[in-house]
Amino acid sequence: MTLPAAQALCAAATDRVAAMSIRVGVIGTGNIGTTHARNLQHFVSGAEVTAVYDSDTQRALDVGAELGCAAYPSFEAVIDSPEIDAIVIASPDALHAEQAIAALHQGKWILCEKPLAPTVDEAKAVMDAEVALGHRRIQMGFMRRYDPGYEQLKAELDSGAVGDALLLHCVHRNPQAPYVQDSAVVLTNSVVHEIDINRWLLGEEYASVTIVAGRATPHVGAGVLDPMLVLFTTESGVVIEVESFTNCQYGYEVRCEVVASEGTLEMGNGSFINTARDGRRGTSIAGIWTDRFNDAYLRQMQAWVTDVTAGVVNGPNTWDGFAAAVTAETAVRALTSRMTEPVRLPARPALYG
Ligand code: ISE
Repeated sequence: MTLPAAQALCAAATDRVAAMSIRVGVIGTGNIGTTHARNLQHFVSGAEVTAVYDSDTQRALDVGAELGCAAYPSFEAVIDSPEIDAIVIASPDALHAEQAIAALHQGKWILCEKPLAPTVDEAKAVMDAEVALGHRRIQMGFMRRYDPGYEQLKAELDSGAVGDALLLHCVHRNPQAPYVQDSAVVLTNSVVHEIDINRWLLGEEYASVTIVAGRATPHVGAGVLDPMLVLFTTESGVVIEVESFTNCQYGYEVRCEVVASEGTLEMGNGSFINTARDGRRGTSIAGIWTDRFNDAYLRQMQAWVTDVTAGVVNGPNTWDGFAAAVTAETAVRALTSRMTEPVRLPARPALYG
């Protein structure tokens, strides 16, 4: 499709969504795609799921039957459909770029799960396509920005109450991640959350990445670095230490402590109740990220639908996805070199100014 044709489609889609509830197609009905589809259909106002697609046809049919929407035979059918205004991309990471570009060309609004793409070249191709279109159409699924804990952390930090951030200690543990028995994928798929949230918290880009890893858990294969420490420095010199442990066995945990010049801020695991019973006191631990970040996913989706209805993208955008891809790819380089690798970002296009 030519650029003017895509721009005309964009304008038509903007007029339509302003008038009524937006019609969403969900590509990928695995764990997170199904969570998004259910949130849209049952809890978010201003949107309805029109169609779903998954390469596992039965899974798509099941989700379609559950939600009362169609299961389309291909992702192209979803993207090309005139019955659909907006697309949620929740497919395997390697397909995000191709699907996002196709959806841009059809004038759709897009919520793209992280990462924008596993490589910088693919992420850049998406950004170039959006810049050529001249409109922001993509919101990145960096849902931690909608988590009440992270929101509070940012508000406290921005208030200046604890002074200047100096160090961040971050923990990101998954009970099991058999699908990421590859340390490079852990960086682009999982640690990418810390890459985004910490640049958002601090409001600055990264300067360098270093990987430190030693003895691995017996639950992974040879050569997999699990746990590993990913050490970042930022442009202003803040040091960030991220413990990534994708097979910790006991539960799902995400924590962040900010050490600042006048105090510290600590964000726990998102559980607010301490229960005492039968001679024991304790808090529960989430089993998986969709439990821990349930509120964040829902709030992210409502914010996206509200923004799309108004014809804007206010959430994390394609530049954020691209900056995260550059940083993650630098971390992958550091994995092999075991050296401190500099993060080099090109100039930010004016569209994302
Ligand atoms: C997964 O895709 C997520 O988004 C989770 O938040 C993260 O903890 C997990 O490691 C990823 O694989």
